[in-house]
Amino acid sequence: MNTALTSQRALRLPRLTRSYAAAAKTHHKILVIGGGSGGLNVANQLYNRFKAEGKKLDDGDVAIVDAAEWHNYQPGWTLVGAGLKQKNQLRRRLVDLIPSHIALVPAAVASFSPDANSVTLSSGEVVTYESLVVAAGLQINWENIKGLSPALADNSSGVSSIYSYETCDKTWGDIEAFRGGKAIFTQPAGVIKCAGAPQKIMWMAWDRWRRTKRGEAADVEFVTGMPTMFSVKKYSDALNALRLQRGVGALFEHNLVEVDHHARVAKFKKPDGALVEKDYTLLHVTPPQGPLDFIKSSPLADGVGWVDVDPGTLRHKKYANVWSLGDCSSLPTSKTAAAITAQTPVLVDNFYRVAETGEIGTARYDGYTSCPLLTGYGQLMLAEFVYGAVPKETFGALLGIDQSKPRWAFYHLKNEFFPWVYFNSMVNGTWFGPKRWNVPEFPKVAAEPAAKA
Ligand code: FAD
Ligand code: UQ1
Repeated sequence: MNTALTSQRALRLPRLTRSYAAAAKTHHKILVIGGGSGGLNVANQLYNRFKAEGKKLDDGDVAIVDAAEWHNYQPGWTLVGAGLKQKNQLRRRLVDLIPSHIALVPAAVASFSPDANSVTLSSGEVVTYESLVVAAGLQINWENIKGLSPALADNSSGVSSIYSYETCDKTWGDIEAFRGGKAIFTQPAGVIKCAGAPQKIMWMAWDRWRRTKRGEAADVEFVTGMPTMFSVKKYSDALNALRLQRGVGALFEHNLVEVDHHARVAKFKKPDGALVEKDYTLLHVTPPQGPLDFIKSSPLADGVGWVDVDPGTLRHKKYANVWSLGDCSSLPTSKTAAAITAQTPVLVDNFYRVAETGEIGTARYDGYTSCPLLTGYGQLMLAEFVYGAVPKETFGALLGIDQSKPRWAFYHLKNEFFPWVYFNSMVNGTWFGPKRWNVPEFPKVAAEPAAKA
């Protein structure tokens, strides 16, 4: 690693400091901001890569900064909303997921000073680094919808959301309590994580009501700020055909702006500014999302507020020792954990080659992302695509099947395999998704066991 860091000085990075006890360190060779899907995955893969190359890092050289007590398997919140899982099964204490050789700084970053190679924590403490990886996720803007927070807090409102740990089980309660009437499922205009989730929960509710003889009484409608069912034409067309076949209504380019849960009225804004009011019995809300304020206001941000990285290499466009992946990054693809499985190996390979030679490697991210679209109990359409909204299907290529057709086997990937592989392999950096073979010369290395709590 010393060789690696000597060559990093060519990029005008700070000189090495000596090791401190991991917990007390205020300087780390590699500082990862965020211990979510991307942060845990990348911190472990970076550590494992240097080790596999015979350049083992010292304990605490890699550190994760995150104030969160819990790490959530967010893709499971759809399963909780559909009554398939208990929410407390889908989270772990963050500290229990971090191996002893990686330090946890249990704090929130307040600001970045990339010219000084440092971050300032909300306590005011400054932590310096040689390289920075930003994986802090995105911000959910609940307050951008007037009346939403009180509606979610009221147990009898019929308003819920699978987009938080607190509210995802309310969705299942509302689905079960529903006896008929208007059921509206919303999707906001703009970027959200897992853009299929707003309709996954609708399809599950639709199927649940059908199976429990409430289908006739249910008037289901998808009201979305987006112009189509999905961003990729192939899947969008298949989903729209499904919608028509199932008698589910839709309003496109209608963006939820207000909820009056006393009157049970939802207000939507059209692109021309006109407001449309709709009565509802059940309302499932996907909140608007955007970049985190502390990133948006930093020198790392692009014009929108995402960390401004090269879409192929994942290296910051301006700061050569800064990298980013996952939801907080500017990568122009759909924000999912599946995407991170393809992003991390590319970031790690390029990071390692820069550390060794000062030059970026040849690994390039093609924008791979995947959305396992639940369409009912026992059926799932597995959307997989790359930059430009071009389908790139793993099982289509392997088995010659069309993934826009919902399948039983895909459903079990989502319901059983992904939660399992996530906590057994993704969080410790040994799950590479279906794209493993696309990263040249990435060494195979077993994870070290996580520290005991
Ligand atoms: P996160 O996992 O959100 O982690 C961000 C971390 O950064 C958090 O731990 C947070 O505490 C920390 N952080 C935030 N601010 C700071 C700060 N100031 N300082 C330090 N740390 C900070 N993906 C799929 O692949 N398939 C699916 O089926 C799927 N379904 C989904 C369904 C739902 C309802 C939701 C909500 C998401 C779904 N996703 C799915 C998306 C997936 O969960 C995210 O894309 C993924 O978790 C993003 O990882 P990340 O590391 O970028 O962010
Ligand atoms: C995936 O790797 C993954 O991570 C464990 C998910 O869970 C969050 C996913 O939803 C998907 C789709 C993938 C991609 C993997 C395959 C086999 C398509």
